[in-house]
Amino acid sequence: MLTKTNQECPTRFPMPSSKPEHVSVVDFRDAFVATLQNLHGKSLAESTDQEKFIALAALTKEIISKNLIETRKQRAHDKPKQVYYLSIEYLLGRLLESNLVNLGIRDTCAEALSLVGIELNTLLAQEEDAGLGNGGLGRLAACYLDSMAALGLAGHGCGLRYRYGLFEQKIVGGYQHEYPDNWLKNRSYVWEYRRPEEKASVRFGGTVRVHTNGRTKFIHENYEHIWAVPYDVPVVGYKNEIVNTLRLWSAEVDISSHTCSIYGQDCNNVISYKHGAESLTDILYPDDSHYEGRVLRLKQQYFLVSASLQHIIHSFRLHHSKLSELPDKVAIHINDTHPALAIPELMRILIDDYSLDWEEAWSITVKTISYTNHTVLPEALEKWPVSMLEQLLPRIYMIIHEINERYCRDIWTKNPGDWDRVRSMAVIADGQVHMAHLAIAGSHSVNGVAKIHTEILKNSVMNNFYTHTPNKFSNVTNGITHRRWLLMANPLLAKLITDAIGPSWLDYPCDLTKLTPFAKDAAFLEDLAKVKLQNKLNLAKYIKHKYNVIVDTNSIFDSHIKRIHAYKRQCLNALHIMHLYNMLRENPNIKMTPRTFIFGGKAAPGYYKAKKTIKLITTLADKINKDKTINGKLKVLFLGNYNVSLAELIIPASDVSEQISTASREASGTGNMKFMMNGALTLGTMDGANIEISEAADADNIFIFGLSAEEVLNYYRHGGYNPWDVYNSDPRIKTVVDQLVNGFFPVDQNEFRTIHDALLYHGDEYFLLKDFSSYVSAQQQVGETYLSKSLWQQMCLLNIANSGWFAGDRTFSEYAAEIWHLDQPLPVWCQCQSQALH
Ligand code: 26W
Repeated sequence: MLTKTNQECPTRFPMPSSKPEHVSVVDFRDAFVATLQNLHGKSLAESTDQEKFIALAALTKEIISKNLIETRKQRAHDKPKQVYYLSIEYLLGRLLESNLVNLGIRDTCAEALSLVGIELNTLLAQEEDAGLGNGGLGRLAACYLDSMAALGLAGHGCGLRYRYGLFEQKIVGGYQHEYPDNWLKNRSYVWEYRRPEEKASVRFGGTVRVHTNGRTKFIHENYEHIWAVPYDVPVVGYKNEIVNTLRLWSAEVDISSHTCSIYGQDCNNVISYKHGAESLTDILYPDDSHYEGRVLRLKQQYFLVSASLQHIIHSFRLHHSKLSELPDKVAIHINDTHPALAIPELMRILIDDYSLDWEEAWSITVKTISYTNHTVLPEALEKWPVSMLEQLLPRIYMIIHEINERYCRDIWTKNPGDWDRVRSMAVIADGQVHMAHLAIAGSHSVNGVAKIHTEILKNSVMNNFYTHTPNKFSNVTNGITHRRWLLMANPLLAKLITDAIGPSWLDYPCDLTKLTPFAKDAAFLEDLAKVKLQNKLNLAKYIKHKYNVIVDTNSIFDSHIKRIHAYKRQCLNALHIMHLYNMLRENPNIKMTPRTFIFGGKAAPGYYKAKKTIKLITTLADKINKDKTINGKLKVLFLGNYNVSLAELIIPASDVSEQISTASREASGTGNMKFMMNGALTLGTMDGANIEISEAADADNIFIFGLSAEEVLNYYRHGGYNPWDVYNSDPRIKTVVDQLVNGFFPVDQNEFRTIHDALLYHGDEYFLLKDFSSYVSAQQQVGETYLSKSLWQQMCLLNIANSGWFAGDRTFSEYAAEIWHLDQPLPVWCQCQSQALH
């Protein structure tokens, strides 16, 4: 069971001031050297960069820990409503620099280190990325933790402490190879606090005995139990001395009390049982937007949910006695359906552990839980076989069964005789538990992540649920942390902005609109161009060092960085590059703005077509980069092992942001917002948050092309698109599609057959050929606009100036006010909130 002690960490090297930003440079230097010696038993001269990094992180953690303790004390006193964000993924990236920035001591630290001959950047580069997520959903969770702490909300993350994060990608012979991401390097994570005294017991398997003696009791027997041991990662608020926590659970088995004899003849069996059970939290599933019903994944989901719920209820009961007050004091948010078992688990705790009756437990559960949907792709919707759930989680399955019965009855009552409707909305149907249906039934709020996405949920994917309970549905457009993605990742731009409009945009990102008048200031636009150039030089240096390719920093840096997926259409980008290359080969003197195309992204290991896409891009890059006849007008790069840290290098250096998903398929996108904030121009479809970006930046400052979502959905519903028509009528398209299989590339002629056939023989599901022509035109417009330097810089500036609305602080104010109904004063992200942009 869960226990909690209020242990406080002793400080070893007290800083003279309690406010971190008041620490002097000399004190910081001395504390750093002392920490280093103490931790490693080595002098500064003897220490490696890795050891110095560990010492600096430890010192920073020590400062953080004081604020953590203070925050906890304050909260115990104020008893604010607590938000728990449950997510199976957190894509944190590195934390040292963002912690220093949020504490307000980055410059002090850099200066202190320089006194002893150390470059802060050298130590920052020593940190491994914490890659406990696949893509958008995981990075969003990390951005939100940052915003919740910055806004001072009592908001905590709950997740899993995967021993191996998202695989490391190596490109060998143009193909993706996957290697384990041993991010912990068999040590502990520098930022975490292990809290074994707060471990929770999670039960799997066994049977349920129903005991009726007056009141029905459910007794779970013969189960296997695994300890969930929490590791708390501090989440530092921006210069507000608030520290929240991200609690990551790790599976552990305690064999000290097991006698070896019950497992067999020798202790090896006990030890191998321990290893087997603890492997539960070994790996992050590398699947993004593709559901596979693996039992280990289901175990992970329940492990996260059960441990978190026990912790939440335990913490609640430390300060409150009546469980009926839970919805007033606690909000539990589930990040997609992966933690949807929180619904039956909360029911189980309330009914079995606290003897509440069904109705009361259900009312509390629904009022406490809210759910965000992150995808409309049918292949991503989770459905677990009944047999698997029954066996692995017998009591939870009984509760889901009861939820289903009551939910179906309710639908039937409202729609008598409409069996089709009941079947389409049932939580259990066709021998499977539909997790999205469970999530909708068991929460008071369901939200999409961009306006168009929510509309698609309401009008199409979840239409039956919407008509059943329209008030549950709302939209909260995603946001990103401007502190990491602008202040930290692009210090030159941040300084330029602050010099121009002052620092208020850091607390109130909507103040970035104060930049608008500078659109007419030629000198400012020049400075903006200089910042971009410097960032491009930094990226060019990385590319030269890592790939030995020289790129022209006067060329357009056109970036397409995200997970590799058919709907994200990296292939469309590749086909366009082939087309540009064909034109150049035909006439090397053709007027064409030089371009550097940058790709980055991982393919799920089992996703054949996505892996072929990587091979296509790398093969194209090889061919083009070697070709001297095109006078260096085109370069193509696939940057391996795309992760948060690489994004921080690429985004500030990009001129063009490729957001070219098939309209209706990308729920929101968040990379699009990061690029916008860094002054890259979006080349995109009317999909996800691109639509809101085009509204905020104004349609003149973005390049839009392609089918609308409505047109795409109409084709999906009614057919009527034949890729052969496009292929036969546009010679540019015919040429590039043929080149996939006609020996144009120096590889086996069948290498790209799957890509070719998907376009011509399998209906071109993502409308690449249909959108090709308008994509080419939009790209041409990009090239022409770039030649007018001042116009381009003006457009960049207006994008930056209008990007404040996409700050996670705005998103979280919306969640806080409209979904979690927090009882504290509403957090403010915009000084002039009444005149907010939207
Ligand atoms: C079960 C397999 C699986 C794994 C991950 C299914 C679905 C997912 C995620 C929901 C996919 C995801 O990351 N979605 C992305 O979420 C972002 C944050 O809201 C959005 O910006 C992206 O558009 C969306 O693709």
